[in-house]
Amino acid sequence: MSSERVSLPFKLYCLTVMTLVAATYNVVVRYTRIASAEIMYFSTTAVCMTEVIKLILSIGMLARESGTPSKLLADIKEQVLCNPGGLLKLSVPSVVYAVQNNMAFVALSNLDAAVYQVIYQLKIPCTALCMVIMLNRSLGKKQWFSICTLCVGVILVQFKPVEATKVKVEQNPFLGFMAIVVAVFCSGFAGVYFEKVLKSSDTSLWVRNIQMYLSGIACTLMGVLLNDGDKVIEHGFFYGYTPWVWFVVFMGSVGGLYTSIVVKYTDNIMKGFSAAAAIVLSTVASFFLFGLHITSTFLCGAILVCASIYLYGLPVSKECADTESKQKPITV
Ligand code: NCC
Repeated sequence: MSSERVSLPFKLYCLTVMTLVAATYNVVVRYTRIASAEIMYFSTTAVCMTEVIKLILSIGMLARESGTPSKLLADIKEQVLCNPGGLLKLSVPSVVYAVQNNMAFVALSNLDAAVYQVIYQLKIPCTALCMVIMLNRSLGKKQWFSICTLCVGVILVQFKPVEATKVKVEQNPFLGFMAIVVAVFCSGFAGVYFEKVLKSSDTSLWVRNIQMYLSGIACTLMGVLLNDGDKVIEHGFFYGYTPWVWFVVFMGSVGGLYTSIVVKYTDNIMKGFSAAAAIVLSTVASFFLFGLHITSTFLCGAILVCASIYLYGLPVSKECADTESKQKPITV
């Protein structure tokens, strides 16, 4: 499975969908957190529901892979239910992702989505560091330099002088900032850990996802109980769920699944680079299609992003081929 090859257009498609979903997700989360001060849903329940939907969708994908219902049941029994070692291995990133996903809500409840996106780019060098430490990947000076350049480039590309949004709820920017810092470390560690487990065996991506989402549901339920237990008992699990909140849950699920596909067929560094390239390309496309005004900050950022990609030495296909051939069996 780890040596399975897919076409370059398919990789680009997955990277683009993942980036677009992520951008939409952050904006919609922010909208649902500031739209109304009266009936506010419990964010912990939304994180938990996202894990449930991802589990259901992953079982559906495994069913496609297995072919018949009896084979699906056998696969689930053998590889998930009777494999406590696998469940335990995947419980590590699921705990870390549970923290990260909850932190994203804390951050987006206290900071503007644009500010959040900019600060969140710190995850690019953080992920690279985790890859070096955990996957024994070595990066040369040129590659480190290009990763830092990319980080600065993306920050400039996304930078908009933000006017403080008038919101009806109380905000704590410092808390929001601290939540992003925690999320950055969680994203780097959990992403690389998941990649390591996934690529160290031939186990299907969907089996790995099912293992992770099962413990993900348990962890996020703990989050609901610890943080909002009393209120959930009083008002109900789905208190304040508007169609927008369901949209958040849906986008969170689709985004998570695309992230897993992207990590399977490329790697976590590629994920960062491609997201950056997609942001630049979508802005350039908006310039031609919708006459979007391009600022000088954007231009500087776009040049830095392109230069960093060139410097890092991607073409996509070469990088992915290297990634696949360098993957030795690693035990976690
Ligand atoms: O931060 P990021 O990803 O690294 O977070 C990874 C998200 O993917 C989910 N995941 C990961 C592996 C896996 N096998 N299954 C999964 O469901 C994790 O639960 C976690 O939610 C990014 O690189 O910027 C990206 O950002 C997130 C999201 O925007 C941020 O975490 C903050 O809001 C994107 N997630 C969504 O759009 C839902 C992700 O696609 C890309």
